[in-house]
Amino acid sequence: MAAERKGWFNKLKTGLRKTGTGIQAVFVNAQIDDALYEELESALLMADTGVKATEFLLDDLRGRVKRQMATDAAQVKRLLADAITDLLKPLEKPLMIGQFTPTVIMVAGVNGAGKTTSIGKLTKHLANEGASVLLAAADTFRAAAREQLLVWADRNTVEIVSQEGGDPSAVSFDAVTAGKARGKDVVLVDTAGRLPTQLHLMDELKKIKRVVTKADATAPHEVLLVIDGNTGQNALAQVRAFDETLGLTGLVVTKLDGTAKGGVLCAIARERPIPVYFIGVGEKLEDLETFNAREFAQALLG
Ligand SMILES: Nc1nc2c(ncn2[C@@H]2O[C@H](COP(=O)(O)OP(=O)(O)O)[C@@H](O)[C@H]2O)c(=O)[nH]1
Ligand SMILES: [Mg+2]
Repeated sequence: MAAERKGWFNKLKTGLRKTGTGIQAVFVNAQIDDALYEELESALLMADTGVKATEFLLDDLRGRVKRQMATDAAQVKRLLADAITDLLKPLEKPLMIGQFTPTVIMVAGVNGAGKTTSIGKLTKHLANEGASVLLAAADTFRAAAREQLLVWADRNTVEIVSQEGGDPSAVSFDAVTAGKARGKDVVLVDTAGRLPTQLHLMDELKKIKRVVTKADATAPHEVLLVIDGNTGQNALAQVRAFDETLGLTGLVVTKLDGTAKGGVLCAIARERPIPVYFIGVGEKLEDLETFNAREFAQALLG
């Protein structure tokens, strides 16, 4: 493992401690018996893994234990890490840029999920890979939201399209047009998570998407949903709702630092397997990384 990724792994491991300890505790001084599976079931449910994924993991684990003829609990814990890795593997997918110039990425999610922060971190990640980024402040409903994105633009020294009190779709249209004219590699569109008006959020987001397509017939190329890792099972409901309205291409799961509900990724993998492009473990620029199933399972189980 590269040194940088090792640092990230340690951060992830610390972040997932609250989710992981309950699960890890099951294996301490344990025998392989029904009680172990029952305790594991409770621990997985407590970690917000959800009923379906928990059932799936337990069945899968029993099979592995049998085939491997495991004799001690530590071995079972390693087999659980394998089972979780295989379950999460389909969520592993890199965000591809370069096929379109610009690659237009629309970012949606409920209020406070971490959209704007993740866009800031993602900008840094993309810049590190040599991509030029343009930000679109399409959360025009709150002045604070616009200013927050401006701060991230400054930190990353990237350009931003912003309009005081403007219409979110108009800002998005301008940004995509500007992105094309200026030859940017990526346009990141930040959106609102809650509207102060009677307007329906989903309608507003659909409108942004439509208008972006008017500026560039192939766009948006990605529609990302940002979810707060602390949300637990409700995150799954959000994934379903936004996917049905917008057709999601990927997820960003934030706030995995300090959550006790990190099992929700397993629930997503089982019930709505949309790729997790990135996960976030903090508020700093470098606290966002690509999702890796094996790494996640290892960080979770120690
Ligand atoms: N601990 C932690 N806090 C985060 C993370 N991502 C975002 N936040 C915080 O969550 C709050 C809401 O984030 P924001 O980006 O404004 O959410 P938005 O409403 O979806 O745009 C802010 O205080 C962020 O600093 C994360 O990965 N870890
Ligand atoms: Mg925001």
